[in-house]
Amino acid sequence: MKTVYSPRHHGHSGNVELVAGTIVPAFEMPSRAEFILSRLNEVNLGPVLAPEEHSLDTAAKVHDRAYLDFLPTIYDRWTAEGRTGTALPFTWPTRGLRGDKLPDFIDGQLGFYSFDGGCGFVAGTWDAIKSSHDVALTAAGLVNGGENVAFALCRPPGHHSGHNFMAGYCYINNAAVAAQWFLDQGASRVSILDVDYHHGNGTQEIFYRRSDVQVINLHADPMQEYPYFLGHADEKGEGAGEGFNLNYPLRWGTSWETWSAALEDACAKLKDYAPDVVVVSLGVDTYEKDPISKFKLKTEDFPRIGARIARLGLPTLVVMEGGYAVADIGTNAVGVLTGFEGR
Ligand code: SP5
Ligand code: ZN
Repeated sequence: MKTVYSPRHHGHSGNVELVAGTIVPAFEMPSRAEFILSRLNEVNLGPVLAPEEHSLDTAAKVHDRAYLDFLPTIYDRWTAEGRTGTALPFTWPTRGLRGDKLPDFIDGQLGFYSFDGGCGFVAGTWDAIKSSHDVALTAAGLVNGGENVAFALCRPPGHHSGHNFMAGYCYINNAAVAAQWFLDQGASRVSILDVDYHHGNGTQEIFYRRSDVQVINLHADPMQEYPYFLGHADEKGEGAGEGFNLNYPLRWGTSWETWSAALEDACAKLKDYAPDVVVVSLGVDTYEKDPISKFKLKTEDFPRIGARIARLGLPTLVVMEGGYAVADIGTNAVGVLTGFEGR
């Protein structure tokens, strides 16, 4: 299996986030991608290719153009105010506030275009976001060119980012952009299968009223877990999208037996939809030792995930999302890929 990877993700480093009332180094850190890269070399997964540059035209079909234009400007505008360190929002347009008025000042704009404080910007953040987007589209190109599977080693991840907001370490929704790109290349239907621990609220929101992308999420129940305000089982899509969004919220403590039963059901629904291509949003934060998560999947379970997805027999793009148990992230993420390959 071919992998697409860019070292430009390194520029997105030294971020902080607010966890349980304390500012701490962000769990989403550069070593995540490096451990995955070294593990896939160790098991000889296949060639590692650099991404080609892509325009943001496809991204602009799933994101707001003004939001995409804002992202590259953030850090310079932050430092122009004399600030150093991580650019972060602290005010959000919640219920009863003006979500239709974009403030002029950088702090207000950061809040306007985000859902939470999980998306810090440092000097190299935009370049890393763009490289991650390019990684996803380049890997999508491999699948479109006839590879049965390809791995987009994206960092930063994407699935919490919606039409006009960043959230949860995610800025551009790489999987959503790739799905849109497959449609633009002639696919009739694309399924996104999101197995990250957290609900892919951004992906759901982007395609909620559409029938050409089926969105399936297996994730921690939002009654207990981030992102809290989306991801319930009764969210099935709206209008033309009705019936094309499927959520499998699972309680804290879920282990392979329960998780894999949900995956079985999800795979049956996916098969019924008969997509031309599958985009897997791959998070390995379902792992028992993940520092921010509460599922109980074991290292030996990850190859089983890959094997089950391979059994769908469909062209598959695997897009990296979350996973924060850095010491084991390589083994777990690459385990899914070797499992896909039947080894
Ligand atoms: C892509 C992805 O996996 N994003 C996850 C964003 C999660 N942000 C909220 C983190 C809440 C952390 N709670 C930590 C408890 C640590 N003991
Ligand atoms: Zn996650």
